[in-house]
Amino acid sequence: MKMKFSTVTVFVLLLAMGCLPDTSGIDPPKDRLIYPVGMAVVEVDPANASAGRFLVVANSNFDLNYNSGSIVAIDLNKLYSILDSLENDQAYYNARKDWFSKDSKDVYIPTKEVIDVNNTIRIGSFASDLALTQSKDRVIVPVRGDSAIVIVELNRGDPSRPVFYCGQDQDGQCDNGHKVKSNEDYSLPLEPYEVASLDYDNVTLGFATHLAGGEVSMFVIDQNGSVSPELIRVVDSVAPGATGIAVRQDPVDPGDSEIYITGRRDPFPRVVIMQVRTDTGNVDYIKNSYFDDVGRISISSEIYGGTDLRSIAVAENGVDAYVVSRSPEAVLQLDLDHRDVTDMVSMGFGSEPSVVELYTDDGNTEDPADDVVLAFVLCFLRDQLYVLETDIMMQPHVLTTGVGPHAVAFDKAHRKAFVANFRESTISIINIDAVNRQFKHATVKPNTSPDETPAAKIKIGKPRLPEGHS
Ligand SMILES: [Ca+2]
Repeated sequence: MKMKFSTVTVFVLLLAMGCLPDTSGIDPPKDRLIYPVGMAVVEVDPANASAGRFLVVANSNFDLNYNSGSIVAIDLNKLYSILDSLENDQAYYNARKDWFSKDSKDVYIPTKEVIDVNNTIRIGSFASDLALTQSKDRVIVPVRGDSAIVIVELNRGDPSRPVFYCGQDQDGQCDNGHKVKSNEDYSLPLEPYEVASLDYDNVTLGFATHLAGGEVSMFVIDQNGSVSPELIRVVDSVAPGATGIAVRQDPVDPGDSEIYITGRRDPFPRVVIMQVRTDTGNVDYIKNSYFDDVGRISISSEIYGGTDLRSIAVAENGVDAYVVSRSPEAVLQLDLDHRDVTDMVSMGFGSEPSVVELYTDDGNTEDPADDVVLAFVLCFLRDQLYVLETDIMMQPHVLTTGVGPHAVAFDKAHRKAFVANFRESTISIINIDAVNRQFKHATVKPNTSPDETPAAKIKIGKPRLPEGHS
C-alpha cells in the first residue's frame, strides 16, 4: 500500500510542475495500454454495427517509460467475438490457456488481439481526459506534454485515411491542424484537465478546465463540418483547482446551453455555471466570443461541507446532475433547473471517490418513465467501482476493479461498462443488467476445474504494476 500512495504523490507533483517529457527514447508500442486515463465508445455508423465499433483510449505514458503517449482504438466487434468464443467454443478456449492467470481467477485478453494498430495515434505524455463531441464524431484529448488539446476526427467515408484521423504522419504524430494551442491572442493555460463540448450554429465549441490556475478555456473544434481548432477565449479564476466539467446542450436555443465547472481547491464549494452569450442570430463566435460565469450552485453548507469537488455528470433528462465530493466523501444530486442540491449519498470514509459517469438504461419500455439512471463512481485509491441507483439514492453496489480505476465508458447497445485501470494498464469489463439491478464482471468458467471453482474475471491486458507494488 505504501507504494500506492507514493506513486499518487509523484502524479500530483508532476501535475503541479507542469513539466514536459523528454521526446527522445523509445516509441510506445502501438498495441498496448500504457497508464490509460480516458475512454469513449465510438460507432463508425450507428445504423450499421459492422462498419466498426471502437473503445477509444488515451494512454498517458505516466511513468515516461516511452517518448510519448498515444490514443489507441480497441475493436469492440473483435472483443465481443472473443468473449463469445471463450464462452462457447471449446477448442478456442482450450487453445488460450496462456491467457489465464496462475490461479485461474483472471483471464487477460492480450491487447494485441483487440487493438487496431492502424488507428494508433501518438500524442504527448500526460493526457488527462478523453471526450466526444455531441455528434460523437470528434474525439477531444487534453495533452499536457504537447501543451495542446488534440482533436481527432472520425473518418466515416474516406478509405485512404484511418478511421481515427488527426493528420497523422508515418510516425502517427498529429498535424497542427488538429491541435488547439496558444496563439497571438490567447495562451493555453497550464494543465488542461477535463474537456467537454457544445454545438452552436455551424460551430462546435470545446471547453477545458485548467487545474493549476483555475481557468476555463474555450476553443473552436469544428466549423461548418470541418475540423478547425483555435483557442478563442480564456476566463481566469473560474474555480480554484478547476477539475470537473460537464455540459447541458439546449436542443432548441444553443445560446441557452450551459457549462458546469467544479474545483478541487475551492474554499466555497460550488458548481460554477457558464454560458456562451454571443448573439446566435448574428454569429461570429470566433471574433466576438462572449463567454462567462452566469451563476452557481452552492454546495457549501453545514450538511454538505467540503472543499474538494471532483467530477460532474449531467443526466440525459438535462435536469439532474451528479457531483463527486471528497470532503465529505459523497455523491451529490443536483437539480440544474432550480440550481439546487437535492440529495446526497455518503460513499464512506476513505473511499476518496474521484470520477462519476452516468448510464441511462431504457428499462423495460421506450417510455422514459421506467428508465434507470445509474451513477458509476470510481474510487481510485480503493480500486473500487460503486454503482449508484439514482432513483433510490441509497447504498451503492460495490465492485472491485483493477488497480487505480481512472475512467469509465459505456457501450449501451451491449450493456457493458469499461473501466480503465490506470496503475496496472488494463481495462475491466462490466456487464450491466439495469432492470434487475445486477452489475458483474464479464467472466468465463475455467472448464477443466470442478464446478465449485469461481468463474475467472476477464480483463483487457495483463496487469503491469509499477515496481515495488504490493
Ligand atoms: Ca424506458
